[in-house]
Amino acid sequence: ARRWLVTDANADNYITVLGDKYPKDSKTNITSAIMDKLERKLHLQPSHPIGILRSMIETHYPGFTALSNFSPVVTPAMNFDDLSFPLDHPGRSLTDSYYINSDHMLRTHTSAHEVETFAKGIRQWLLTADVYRRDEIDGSHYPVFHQMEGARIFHDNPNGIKDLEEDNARLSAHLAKSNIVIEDVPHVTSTNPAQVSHNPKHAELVALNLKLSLNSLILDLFGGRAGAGEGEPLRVRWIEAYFPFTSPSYEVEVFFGGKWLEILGCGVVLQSTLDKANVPNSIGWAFGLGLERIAMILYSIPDIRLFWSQDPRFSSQFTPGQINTFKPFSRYPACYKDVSFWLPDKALHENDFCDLVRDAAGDFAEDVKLVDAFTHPKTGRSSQCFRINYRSMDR
Ligand code: FA5
Ligand code: MG
Repeated sequence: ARRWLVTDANADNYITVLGDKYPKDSKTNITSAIMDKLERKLHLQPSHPIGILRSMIETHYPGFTALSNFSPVVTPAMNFDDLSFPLDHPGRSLTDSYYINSDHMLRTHTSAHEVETFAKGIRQWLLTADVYRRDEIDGSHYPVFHQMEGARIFHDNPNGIKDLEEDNARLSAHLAKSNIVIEDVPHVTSTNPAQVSHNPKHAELVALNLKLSLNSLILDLFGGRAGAGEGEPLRVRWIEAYFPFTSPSYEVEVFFGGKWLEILGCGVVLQSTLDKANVPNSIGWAFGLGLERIAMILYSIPDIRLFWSQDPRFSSQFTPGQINTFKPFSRYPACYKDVSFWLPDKALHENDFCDLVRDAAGDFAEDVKLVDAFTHPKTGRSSQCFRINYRSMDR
């Protein structure tokens, strides 16, 4: 009955992922529902919203090398250690990430490829890929989504800094002419500091270049679209943030459809990342865009599961180079089923239950919510009740 568990004692001791065979061990937690997604590569499909968005952003950044064919199988060193994640960071845990075994995992973000890309000597690049995270189930969370990493480094010498200043002047002039309102934060604060190894003035110029580059991209993608408000300026908000591999760091939100939506994280690349990549005397920035978030806003796609639909009523609606409003084709009713059970002695993480649902019910599960919990007063045993909402997107 537990056929969907890859860790089933009866299954053999190896797991084949994208044609390569790996020995299983105590960390193996990748499920077959996830394995099915590894070959889809939505970002490479020219008429899929994720692929269309990728091309549009690549067009916005001429001169940047576009990369989109990196394997999702990475080492924990690439995903975490090389990016200075502390050993106790929650992202490393089995409840948050998919492991093939102790030595291999599915990348949780495109930043996992920063070191290898900088190490190739590429100084300005965009890298698009599928990323994997164990998470709750609802209309805006899915265990697979797509990110685009963008990065640019400048020579930290008078010529490099001159390039940086010229680029800042060019981008500022472009933005000054457009209908955009930006809520900014200081480039550097005591809680969001420049790195000690950086000339503070150069760090501020790089942070400014990052902000100007992204504001100009956001203007290009969102400006003048209906959701920004009739005749209203586009509103963008910068927020101080924290990532282990950038400092200073920021998140960006866009006001669209009456709400603030977080679309990216970014910052000035930690010097230790560039050191690992053997790039001397350089300073620069990186960002990570959430492509589904942006596509859901731009195309009015109401549910993140739709990106995985192979129904022609979905796929036929999109054209390369074009952003149009998606017309929903499914109005099937929600179907709620409650399931309750005693918890095992060792705790059960909600993400473990969600993965079980995802593996058994596939994309029919729209969301899963914990609705009740009970502890028996005498025995101390606990039970939980989850409400699963089943709804087909296409039949
Ligand atoms: C990161 O993944 C960092 N690697 C971003 C970064 C890159 C920071 C380079 C600094 C330098 P975060 O986990 O916040 O950060 O994800 C980045 C974006 O991915 C989010 O802003 C959001 O748009 C999108 N995203 C995150 N989680 C999900 C999810 N479960 N479903 C859909 N989109 C998501
Ligand atoms: Mg975030």
